[in-house]
Amino acid sequence: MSDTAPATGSPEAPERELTDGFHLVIDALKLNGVETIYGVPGIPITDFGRMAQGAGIRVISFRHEQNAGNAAAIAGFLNKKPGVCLTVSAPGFLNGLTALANATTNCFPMILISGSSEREIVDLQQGDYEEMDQLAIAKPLCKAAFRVLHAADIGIGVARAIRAAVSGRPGGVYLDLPAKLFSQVMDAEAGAKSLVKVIDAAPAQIPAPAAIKRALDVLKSAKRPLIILGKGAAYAQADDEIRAFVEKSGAPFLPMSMARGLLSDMHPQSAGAARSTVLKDADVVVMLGARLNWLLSHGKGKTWGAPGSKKFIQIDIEPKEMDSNVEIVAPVVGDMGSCVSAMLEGMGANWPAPPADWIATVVAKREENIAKMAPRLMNNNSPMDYHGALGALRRIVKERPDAILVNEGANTLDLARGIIDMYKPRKRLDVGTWGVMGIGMGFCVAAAIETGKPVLAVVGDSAFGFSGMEIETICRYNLPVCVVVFNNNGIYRGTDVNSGGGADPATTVFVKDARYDRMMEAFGGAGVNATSPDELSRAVNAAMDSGRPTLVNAVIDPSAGTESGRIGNLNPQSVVRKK
Ligand code: OXT
Ligand code: ADP
Ligand code: MG
Repeated sequence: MSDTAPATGSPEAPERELTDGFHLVIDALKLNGVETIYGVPGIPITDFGRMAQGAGIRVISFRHEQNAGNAAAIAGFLNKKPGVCLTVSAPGFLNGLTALANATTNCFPMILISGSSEREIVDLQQGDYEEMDQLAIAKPLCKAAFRVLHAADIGIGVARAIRAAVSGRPGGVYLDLPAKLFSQVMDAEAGAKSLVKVIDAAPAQIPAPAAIKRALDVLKSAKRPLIILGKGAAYAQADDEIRAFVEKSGAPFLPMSMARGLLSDMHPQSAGAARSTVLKDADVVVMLGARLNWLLSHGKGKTWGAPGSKKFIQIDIEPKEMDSNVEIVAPVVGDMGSCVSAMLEGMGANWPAPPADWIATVVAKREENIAKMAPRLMNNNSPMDYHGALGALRRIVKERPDAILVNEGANTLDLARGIIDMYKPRKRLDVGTWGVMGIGMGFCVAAAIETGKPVLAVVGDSAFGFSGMEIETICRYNLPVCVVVFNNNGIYRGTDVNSGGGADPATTVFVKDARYDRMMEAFGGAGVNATSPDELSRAVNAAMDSGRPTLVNAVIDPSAGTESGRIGNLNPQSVVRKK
């Protein structure tokens, strides 16, 4: 304990004003602009949540910590500031940990604050209430992990957590606050002085002029340039600079899933509908805040055409990302805004347009794919197929480009990604780098709270199940969220049968013809069963107009999906089936 702090419970001179750990954590968060905390109450943080609410922080209580954690993570992505999740010790902490790890994997800034049991007992493994060495467990799963033992260190602990989450490559940070810390008492004036307001939490990282020149030389030599926009570019909120760079380059751009809308999918340079062609045939590829991971076939293999046919320029804040999978001939390390501005400046006024035949090839392929898909989006089949249902939702999003789209599932995800066009940055939130199910309702809550915009969730029936109980949270806070559950009776399809012939259902199927809409009604929201695209349109438009929490059970043909959606190639299948 610091010199200024009396021992816990010691009698104080009556004239000295006191503070304690509870107040100091709240003051430290407020001082650093934390306006909302997502969490689940319980020992030892129940009173902390109450007091934070009393102090003017918005405290959103969830039904499960994983969903609160996902909410905090996506708040971090949307705001470029760490989202905060608050949990109880051991089991609550572990429930929040998946979200913390997922945030780190996706480069979302987030702080998981968990209460913990007493160090003395935990370290001797004497069986405390919810005993667990949480710091040690969190460490490998996040960007940084800290524990605060003394009230006088709370200010510095919170400051370190904030800076670690947002500086450089953003990610998840764990902050361990043992129960005893909250009731530690210290002199109020000394406590106030111990708080730290983080100055310039994510400092600009200016790229080296030589790196910019190298990158522009490579780009200028391109005959078939391509720009890939990733969610790091969307996160950076350098929207105008990125648009100006893409437009000045004249190159086709391919948005990764959560970068859709950074430039509108309607933009004449969009190559979203010509994905295979641009990846295979481009000769110079500029990566803007995107990684050459599994989602881009690691930058090699048949997706990328002939071996050695590409040169990669990569702009990223993380130097270690360079050469992670293939050689990067022009690495540009720095923050997106600074890098793209420097590129723009270096391009001057007369940057040459890419060869016309390349642009014509990309446009022709794009228009061919769009034309091929168009008639499928107009059907009014009942039960619905994915194209009919998504065609209806695509038209709704076109009319409501400010709405935020949350998307998870397999077929429900992969087909929605291609079919629902996005028009504005950071409007599409989905399963991200891990393809994780369960982000749905947590993302919906945070998206509504952080942006004040209407939210449309398009989720598979399996995906929905991972966070479905949070529709109570959506109703409790009366959020403008419309959840459309694509109900095809199961995971990928609802038609699988038990290969052993027993009475148990197959592993991928659910209760037939379930009515998820009735779950929403149980909590006072609106529930609608939609069996055709027309009914779906009417229900979603009504929900978006009213702003009332709504769940639409969209009845999808159980045989319409494919195993694992568009990533069936990653799903190993046994070739030796025993009888
Ligand atoms: O160029 P070509 O010709 O190739 O065409 C491409 C585009 O150019 C074109 N296109 C267009 N054409 C016309 N018009 C437009 N506008 C247009 N736009 C594009 O379309 C094609 C395809 O384009 P796309 O999509 O961009 O490209 P592609 O090739 O698909 O891209 C490759 C990828 C890898 C980048 C992309 O596929 C991708 O991002 N995939 C992400 C996949 C993913 O993450 N999936 C989720 C995980 S699946 C599985 O793991 C599931 N689980 C297990 C599980 C998980 N995940 N998590 C946890 C915690 N536990 C378990 C479970 C349980 S999914 C799942 C539930 C599934 O069941 P549900 O009921 O929820 O869902 P349903 O399946 O609906 O039943
Ligand atoms: P996607 O899945 O859309 O391809 P990834 O999550 O794989 O995107 O990649 C995001 C990349 O963006 C990461 O490598 C991360 O380091 C980078 N990044 C995040 N924020 C910034 C920023 N402000 N400036 C530059 N790069 C950033
Ligand atoms: Mg399904």
